[in-house]
Amino acid sequence: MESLILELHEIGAVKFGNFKLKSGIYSPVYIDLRLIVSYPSLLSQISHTLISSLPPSTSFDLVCGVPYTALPIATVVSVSTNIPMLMRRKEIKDYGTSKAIEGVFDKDQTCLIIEDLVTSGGSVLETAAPLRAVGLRVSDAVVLIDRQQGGRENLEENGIRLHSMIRLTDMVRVLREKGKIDEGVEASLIRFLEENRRVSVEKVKGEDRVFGFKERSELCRNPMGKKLFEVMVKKETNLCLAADVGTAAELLDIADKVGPEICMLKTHVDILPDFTSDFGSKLRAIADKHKFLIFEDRKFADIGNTVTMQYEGGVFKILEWADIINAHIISGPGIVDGLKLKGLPRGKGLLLLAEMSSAGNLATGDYTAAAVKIAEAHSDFVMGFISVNPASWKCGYVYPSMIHATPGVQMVKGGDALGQQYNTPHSVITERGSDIIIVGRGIIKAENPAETAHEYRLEGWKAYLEKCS
Ligand code: S5P
Repeated sequence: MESLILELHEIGAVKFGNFKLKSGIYSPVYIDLRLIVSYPSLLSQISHTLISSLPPSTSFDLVCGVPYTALPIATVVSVSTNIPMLMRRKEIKDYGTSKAIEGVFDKDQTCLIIEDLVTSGGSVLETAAPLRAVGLRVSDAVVLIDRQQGGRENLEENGIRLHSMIRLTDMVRVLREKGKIDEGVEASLIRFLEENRRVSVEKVKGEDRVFGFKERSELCRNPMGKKLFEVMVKKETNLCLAADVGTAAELLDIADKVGPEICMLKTHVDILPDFTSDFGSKLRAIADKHKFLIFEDRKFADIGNTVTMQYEGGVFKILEWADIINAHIISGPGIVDGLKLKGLPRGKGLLLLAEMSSAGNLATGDYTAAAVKIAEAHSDFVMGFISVNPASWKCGYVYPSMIHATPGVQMVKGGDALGQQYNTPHSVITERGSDIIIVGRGIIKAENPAETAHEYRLEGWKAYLEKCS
C-alpha cells in the first residue's frame, strides 16, 4: 500500500494546496485519479489490490465502474477476474435502445460498484440507483481512496457497504513519514477532516444536473411509471386534473375537453352517484384518445389482504380500469404487497402518500422517510409518491425513477375553509422539487376548464424546463 501511495504522489495524482471541491468547500488536498490511465502498470496494480482487499464474504456476479474515472479500473478488474462488467451511461441517448445500463445481466444478480474516490458517496448512489432500478442487487462498493467525509455513513444508510483501500489520513501519514509533506500539511489536513466530517449527499447532489423526465423513464422498474414519464415528454405536460365533479357524466365530459392538456386524470370514483359498470371502459376510451393515464385516488389504507379485495372487487372494480392507484403506508409494507399481488401482473403502478397537503396532517418526518424506504424496496410496483415538498425531505437520496405528484395547487397561494393549502405551479415544481401538479378546483370551477387547464399546463411545463436548465 505504501508503494502505491508513493506512486500516486509521484505521478501528481495527489496534490496539496487550497482547492475548491465539487461541493463548494475548500480542501488542502486534491486527488485526481484520471491520470492513472497513463500508467498501465499502476492501473493494473490498483485493480488487483482493490479486489484482493475485499473481505472474502463479499460475493458478486458483476462489476460496474462509476463513470468516468473508475471505468478503466472496472475494466481491468473484469478482465483479470473474468467477472462480467456493466456500464452505466451518464448521458442517455435519445436514439437507439436508450439504455441506462449497458451489458448483459439477469434480475437479482449482485453487482459490485467500483469507484476511484468517495467523498459523500453521492456518485456511488447515482450509479446504484439505475442498477437497482433494473432489478440488480447492490450491497457493496469498493473504492481506492476514501476521503472520510461521510461517504461510508451515507452509503450505509442506503444499504451499501463501503470497502476502501486507502483512507485519506493513512495516505497523508505515509507521505509525511516518507518526507514528501511536512507536519504542518498533515495537521491542516486533519483539521480540515474534523471540520468537514460529513459532506451531505444533498450538498453534492445540488451541484449535479437535474435528471430530465426522458432519462428518468429509463430508470423505472415499474412499467406504468415509465409510461407516465413517456406521456409527459411526448405531450409536454406535467398536469394532472383532479376531476372532482358531481356526476360520472360530467366527469366523462370534462375528461374529453381537458384530455389534450393532461398527462393523468385523477378520479374519486366513490363520489359519483351515477356510476355504472361501463364507466371504466368509457373513461378508458377517452384516455386512449387523448393519451393520458387514469389515476384512481382511492387512498387504500387497510391490511394487505383487505386491500386486494377492495382493489379488485366491489362495485367499482378499480383494478379493471385504473392505471394508477395510491395508498397510505399507515398499515405497513403489507399493503404494498397486497396491491402488488393484483396490480403488478397487469402492469399497474402505485403512488405512496409520503406527505399530504392539508393543514396539520401527520405525514411528515419519519413517516415520510418510511414511505421512501417502502417505495424503494418495492420499486417494481411503486412508481412514486404523493408529495408536497420533496425538496425538504431529510431521508437522503431518493431514486430518480420515483415520480412526485403534488396536490394543493392553484395559480395563487392560499387555502380553502377545510384545511386545504395551495401553492403555485412554479413553486411546486422548482422550489418544492415535485414533478406533477395535481389541480382540481383551480380548473373545474373555472369558467372555461379547458382553457384554464391549458394555462396550468404551460405554467407547470415552463417550471419543469426552468428546473432542468
Ligand atoms: O394530500 C393530499 C392528497 C390528495 S391525493 N391532498 C389532496 O388534496 N389530494 C387530492 O387532490 C384531493 O383528494 C383532491 O382530489 C385533490 C385536490 O383538489 P383541489 O380542488 O384542492 O385542487
